[in-house]
Amino acid sequence: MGFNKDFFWGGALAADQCEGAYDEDGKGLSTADLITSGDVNTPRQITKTVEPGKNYPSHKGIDHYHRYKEDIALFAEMGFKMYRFSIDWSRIYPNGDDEEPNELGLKHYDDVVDYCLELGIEPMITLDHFETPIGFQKFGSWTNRKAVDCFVRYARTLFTRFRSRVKYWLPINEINNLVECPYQSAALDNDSTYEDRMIASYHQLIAHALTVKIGHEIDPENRIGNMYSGIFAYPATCNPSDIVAAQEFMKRYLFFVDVQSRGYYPSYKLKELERMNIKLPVLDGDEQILKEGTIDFLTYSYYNTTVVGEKTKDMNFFTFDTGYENPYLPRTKWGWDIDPQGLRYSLNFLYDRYQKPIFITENGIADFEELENETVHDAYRVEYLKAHVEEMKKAVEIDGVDVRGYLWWGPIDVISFGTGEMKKRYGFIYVDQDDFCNGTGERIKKDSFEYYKRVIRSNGEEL
Ligand code: BGP
Repeated sequence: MGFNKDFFWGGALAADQCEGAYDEDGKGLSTADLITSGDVNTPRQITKTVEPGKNYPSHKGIDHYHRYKEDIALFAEMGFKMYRFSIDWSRIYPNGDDEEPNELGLKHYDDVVDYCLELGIEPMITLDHFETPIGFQKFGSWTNRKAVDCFVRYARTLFTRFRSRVKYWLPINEINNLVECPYQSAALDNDSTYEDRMIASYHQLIAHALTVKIGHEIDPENRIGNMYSGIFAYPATCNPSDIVAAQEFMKRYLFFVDVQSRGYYPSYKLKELERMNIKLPVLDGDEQILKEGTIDFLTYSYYNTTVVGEKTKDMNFFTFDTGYENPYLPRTKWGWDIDPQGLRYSLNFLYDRYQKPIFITENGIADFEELENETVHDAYRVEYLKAHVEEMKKAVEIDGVDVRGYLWWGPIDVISFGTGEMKKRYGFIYVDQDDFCNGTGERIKKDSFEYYKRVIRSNGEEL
């Protein structure tokens, strides 16, 4: 009973949200480097160049680029079995389409990987976590097939470099975010057309499949998964129109996982494209590429569920505001419904649909926090973690879902992806700095640090 003895407990970060050092060691600019900070009421701004006087939080991050040893040592102290991090693509191919990789960039990640292995932590690498080199824009980014070649070259470089040291790979973070966040996901304008987004998605799915194939060829031990931004919609009422609306809403994002798992576009997506007169730029051999490049395991981020009904089914999910409130669930200050049972529901949903081993590659809760007696008493985080692990356990023990790992998002406080704030804190470890990345940068253990350590030590038995 319980979790497998080699269950992967751990945490996840993304380079642009923690590394800083945005112009060091030959790094080029990525999309993340041109987004200012905002907050729950103020959207982040995207600028064409780095504008003086504006706050770009990726530039300093939490200085993980220089302090990674200290941070990973703290993860090891909590007992992490796995650390998921992204390689910043713009450190390796600064312009995206360079012929040769940047050796200094590769060297940095050599050190990070070796340090994880030295501490007994299995690395899981995301190849692209919203870090497209900005140079991609000069050729139309992912709307151009050239993007596929560039991505595959990058993937090949990493698979070769880290052969036999890294086994777990996720090519593209939250690939379905491309529908609502084309800039962050694919360096496309946020006012790009739906057609452009569908073409860019097609190229990303081809690149994804080729990456899986090449990864297996370079090292048959490689295990390559997708990464889905877990969107799970409950119907607003039991009115059949709301049920169908919620189902359609889900399909809008799930089609990515359908392609990645099954190796072909689902009929509902093909019908939609046909109705909208959108022609995908299919080349000879693509069908085969998709078929041969299906994933070994499935991963997703899970933070919340949402409510969808007939009246608002076409709303942008990314705002997390579909126009309905769930009267049964509390919400965070950023409007995300807290729903531990939804985790069990989502695990069952995805396992039934795809029958693949699953990793939860992000889960967590954030709030504003202040130091009190030189620590943070984050009982609410302990409660959230406990409730989610309990539900995950039910999915394993009662439902028989094949869950292989659980990774907390932001085990150390980092910059928020959505708002660019530092004060939206997820960590078990507090970082002493403000939204402008000013402060001592000191790392301080919160109360939840000891709790997660106990959860890991007992393999999820002591909750
Ligand atoms: C996911 C992203 C992460 C992360 C997380 C939390 O969508 O993959 O990068 O940041 O969400 O979101 P936020 O930082 O906006 O709270």
